[in-house]
Amino acid sequence: DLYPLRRALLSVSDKTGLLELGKALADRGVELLSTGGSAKALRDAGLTVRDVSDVTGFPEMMDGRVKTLHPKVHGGLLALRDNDAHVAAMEEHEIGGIDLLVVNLYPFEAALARGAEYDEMIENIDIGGPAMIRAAAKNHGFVTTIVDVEDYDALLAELDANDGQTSFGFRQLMAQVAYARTGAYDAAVSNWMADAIGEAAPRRRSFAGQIKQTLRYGENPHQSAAFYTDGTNRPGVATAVQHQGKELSYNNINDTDAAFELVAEFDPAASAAVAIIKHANPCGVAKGATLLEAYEKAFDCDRTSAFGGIVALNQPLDAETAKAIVEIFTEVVIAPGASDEAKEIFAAKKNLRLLTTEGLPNVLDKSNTVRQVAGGFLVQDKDAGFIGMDDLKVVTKKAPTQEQMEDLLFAWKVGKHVKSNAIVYVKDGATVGVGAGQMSRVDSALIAAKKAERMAETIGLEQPLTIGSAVASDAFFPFPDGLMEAAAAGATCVIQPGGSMRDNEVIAAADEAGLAMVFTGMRHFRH
Ligand code: 93A
Repeated sequence: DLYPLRRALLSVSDKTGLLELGKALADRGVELLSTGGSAKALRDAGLTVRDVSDVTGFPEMMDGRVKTLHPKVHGGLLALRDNDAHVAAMEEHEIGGIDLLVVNLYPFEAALARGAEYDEMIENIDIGGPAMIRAAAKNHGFVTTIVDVEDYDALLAELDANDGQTSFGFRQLMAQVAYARTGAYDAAVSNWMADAIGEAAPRRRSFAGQIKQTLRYGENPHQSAAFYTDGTNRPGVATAVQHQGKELSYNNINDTDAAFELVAEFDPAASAAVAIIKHANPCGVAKGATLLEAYEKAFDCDRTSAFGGIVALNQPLDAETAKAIVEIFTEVVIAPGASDEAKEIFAAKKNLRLLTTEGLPNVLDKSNTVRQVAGGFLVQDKDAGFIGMDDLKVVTKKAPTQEQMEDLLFAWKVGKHVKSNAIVYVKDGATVGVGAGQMSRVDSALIAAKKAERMAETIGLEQPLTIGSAVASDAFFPFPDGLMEAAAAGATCVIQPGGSMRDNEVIAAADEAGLAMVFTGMRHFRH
């Protein structure tokens, strides 16, 4: 299964490592073919290169759109070397075999990341490159395909281990990588177009990503895992800069994402906001006049759970907040920036990871969320549902006060980011009890209240902060029982979607308990 490497075609946009590779191949007696810019770079470095235009007998034309799309190239990549008819065709048409293809594509994803104009994006769609990659990879029985600068060393090691030849196993491995690349590339093109089309784009998307990082393990140590980027370059955990601390784990990335998406609900121009996350659920979220105040209020919701948590901020991390955060063990902090002083304070905590981004995620952004199920994918728009004061319908005799309204909306926003069934108690712009992920809404209401009671004991309060709180339910109360638990915990106003068959019973129970209740007409399941 070893096959010798006599001729190579090198055509790369990213010229990193090209000269070293070209030289190493030439040293091993490999003939080099190359396209315009790549050929020039190799030649400038003193290497002997043959131009592809010389092979094809055609100049590169139409601004380079047509340079390698020719039977002399594709025949050389696709011909089966052990097939008499293929070999005869090669002889008849003077097609030389190409045993190694090294291509990296026009930088479409990089153009997307810098927000290039439509026409520039179009010019960055590589046609000849993917065509060659797919041809060479198909013919991996004989041809080696390299699409990633990272694999240059492995190629040279393979040649050295096999006396200038490559093994079938290696060629197959590289072919598999090659198709992952062309697949991800076209997915990026299609998704960019879908975004450009907007609402009218049909639901026929392709999903693929580029590997960003192999993770040490998945949710558990016996699961292998990797982190992929989708090429959109949106602000968030995939594009954040890590300033210190060890590598993020699978769970860290998942929780950091949950934290940052949640805190992005709160406009940084209006107030500071902090979210503390454990197992993808918030254990404390608060607004404040300063980040420090918001952090302290968030921390006081559930100090027990906050230990080892992930903290997200909606404003750049400052020194005061940094000092408060390092007082307990925290896994990750993510913020749209950090002051030098804050970075210095964190530097003393070697295990704490600090991530900064160029801004906050756009909560109204309609990108997709994808979840895998056995044999398929579930795809939906991100939950960009937004409820403002004007969308609320008061359904009880009592109407919430302005202050209550604000807490209700705050609770509603947090509830959107809590696993269903979600019950969230809020007081003075801070969560005071969060019930998450229960199969019964009654249990979520109860658990949140119990936690608030425990917190009151821990901090030494006379009564739990749920007394006089606003409560949000992510979906309607099907019966009055869940609502009654919230009332028993001391909630005085309620926000929920409404729409239950028994809304009348639930409203009557609320009136009887003296609660003020508003309906949103929208629910926020999250699973
Ligand atoms: O414009 S193309 O789609 N048409 C082609 O025939 C073609 N052949 C190679 N782009 C094509 N390429 C791409 O050119 C390669 O994928 C590579 O990214 C780039 C290398 O060009 P140069 O060597 O001139 O820098």
